[in-house]
Amino acid sequence: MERILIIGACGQIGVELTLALRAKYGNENVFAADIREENPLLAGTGPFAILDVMDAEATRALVRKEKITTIYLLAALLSATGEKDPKLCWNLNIGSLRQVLDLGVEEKLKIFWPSSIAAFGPTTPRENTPQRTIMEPTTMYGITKYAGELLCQYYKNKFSLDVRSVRYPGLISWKSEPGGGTTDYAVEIFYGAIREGKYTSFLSENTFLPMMYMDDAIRATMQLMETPIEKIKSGMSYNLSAISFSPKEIAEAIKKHIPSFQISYKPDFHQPIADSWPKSIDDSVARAEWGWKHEYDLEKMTDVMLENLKKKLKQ
Ligand code: AKB
Repeated sequence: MERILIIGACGQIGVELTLALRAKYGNENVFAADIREENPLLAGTGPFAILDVMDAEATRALVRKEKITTIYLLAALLSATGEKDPKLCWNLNIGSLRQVLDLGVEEKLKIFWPSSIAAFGPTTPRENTPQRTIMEPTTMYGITKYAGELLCQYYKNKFSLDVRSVRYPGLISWKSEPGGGTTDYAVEIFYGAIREGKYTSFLSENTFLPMMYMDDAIRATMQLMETPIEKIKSGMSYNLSAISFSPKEIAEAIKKHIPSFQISYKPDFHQPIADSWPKSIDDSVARAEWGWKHEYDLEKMTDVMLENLKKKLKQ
């Protein structure tokens, strides 16, 4: 029987992934852990523990006590916060991965670890970025993602560890909020539109970035983890793609619902980070190897975001 541990369960991806895995594998079989207190959306839905992933002993003890078979390691510092504290970003992102990979070998676990479009850099082809290409990230977050991919590949080859990974684009969700990323503007813009009818973007109007609605990201993650091992050919993380848009384009999509919505632009330190990333991603390898297919385009995503956020914010 599958016994799952999600580390970093109270973050943007963690909350929704925990709920989706609990619905599929049973509440009692999906253990949520985070250094933060339990997210209210998780309260009462299954087991939770406060856990510092850097504490290898505590993590090992939890895995043994709960007879865990699979770990989703989601604890990380993202691109914008990573630039503010690069040392912490390296120590947390790589330190936690290394420990979980070692634990995976010791306890024969299956592991999921997220990479990102941030693993690419300014020398990468920016349109339809291929699965295999130049990777020279220039942010510390991106460096941890590229190094992390190589580390996962090493453990897979050297120790036959079953570790799987995708390169998430910017993720858009209404249930749980993102924090510390460069693509966060694409969530903040909906809060601005509903609460104030306006939003100031920290990226310039024509900055295109790869993005995805959270339901697609959760489906992709679960689909990859359920795929028979023989079909997983890539040692590195899989490119994953759905939508690519700019602040101007998402503002236009929102204006179709809220015609008075106003956007202004004040690019800040996030801009060079976004400029170093791809504009769109070629994910044909994931589509061919394990049948990945996105469901949400810009219009559909805008509809669900506005509908659900209006209810959540009671407006
Ligand atoms: C970020 O903006 O840092 C993240 C990412 C693209 O990995 N959302």
